[in-house]
Amino acid sequence: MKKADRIKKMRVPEAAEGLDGRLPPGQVLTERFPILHEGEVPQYELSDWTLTVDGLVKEPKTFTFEDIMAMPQTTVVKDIHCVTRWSRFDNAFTGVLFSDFLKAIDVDPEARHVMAYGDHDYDTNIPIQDLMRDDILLAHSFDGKPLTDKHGYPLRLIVPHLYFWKSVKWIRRIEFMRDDRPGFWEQNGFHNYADPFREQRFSGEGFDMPEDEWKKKDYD
Ligand SMILES: Nc1nc2c(c(=O)[nH]1)N[C@H]1C(S)=C(S)[C@@H](COP(=O)(O)O)O[C@H]1N2
Ligand SMILES: [Mo]
Repeated sequence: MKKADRIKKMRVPEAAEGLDGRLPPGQVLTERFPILHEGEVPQYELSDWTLTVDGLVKEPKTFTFEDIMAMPQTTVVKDIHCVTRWSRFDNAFTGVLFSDFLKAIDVDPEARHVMAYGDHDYDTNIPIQDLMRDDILLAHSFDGKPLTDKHGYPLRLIVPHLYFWKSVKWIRRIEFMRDDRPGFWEQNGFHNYADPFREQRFSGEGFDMPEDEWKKKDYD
């Protein structure tokens, strides 16, 4: 069964109380940090890892991990929300604000969207306007320590205001685009924009539950 169809069949958790609107509808709080991705966990020698920026830019550029570390560093503490219904509060990620990273790039004013690519063969689309918020990071650390391999070492995107599948792990390429285009999950039954507070989980209709994927989680 397709992942989107499986998640549609999950039982909807009871509404949580006393969380002051902090927990989006249909989500359950977790204190551990689940691991979710498609395929194998890639492993890198830092010297082999690069991040390429291309598409609607004046000139494509490739950054090393050292280049990223030489940029201004910021820590954000944010809640994250996975479409499989877990949310985790107060996650401290450190890295380079996307808006600071953009200072190194001459983006064509016609560009409106990016496709963010991660290993292995994962991509997701995000409007540039969303990436300019003050909580969007290219993160290398969680809780003051380098990301573990499974959580995206050496660098991942953090887009806390959208479902967590937009937060590409093992990020390798950022393509600037004029027109929007669906990424991996967006082509596979999931919502194009993915706002958890508007419960934008799926691209289609229908929302009947049972089964619960959020109980079978993996952690490191
Ligand atoms: N490269 C890559 N990034 C990815 C994924 C993936 O399969 N590949 N899965 C996404 C999904 S669906 C989620 S919920 C989060 C999970 O991040 P975590 O394992 O650190 O909790 O990573 C996102 N980033
Ligand atoms: Mo996910």
